[in-house]
Amino acid sequence: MTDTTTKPTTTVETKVERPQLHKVILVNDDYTPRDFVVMVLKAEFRINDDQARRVMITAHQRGVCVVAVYTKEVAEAKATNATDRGRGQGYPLLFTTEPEE
Ligand code: TYC
Repeated sequence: MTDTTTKPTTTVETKVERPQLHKVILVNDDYTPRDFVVMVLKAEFRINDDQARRVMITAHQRGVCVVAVYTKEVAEAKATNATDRGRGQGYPLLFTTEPEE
């Protein structure tokens, strides 16, 4: 028997968008000790001593410094945890987040 049925020719195109990344930003203040800032950066963002000192000095001199980029949830969680580490010691240390362009 000859098969005369026509196979459907629908093609499904899937577009995958990458999640928007968010920056974690270190904000300078006049009270938090430099070594404490470096310690928090190393503990929360898994960066080495050299990188942590560079980030700290940049924030100290320019007012702010981007620490790293993550998905929104991770960036917000890390900024909150890092800020809380300072609060725990009575320091006004502040980390904020903002979406990347
Ligand atoms: N400015 C602080 C001081 O001189 C050090 C410091 C650097 C604090 C960066 C916060 O995000 C900061 N002790």
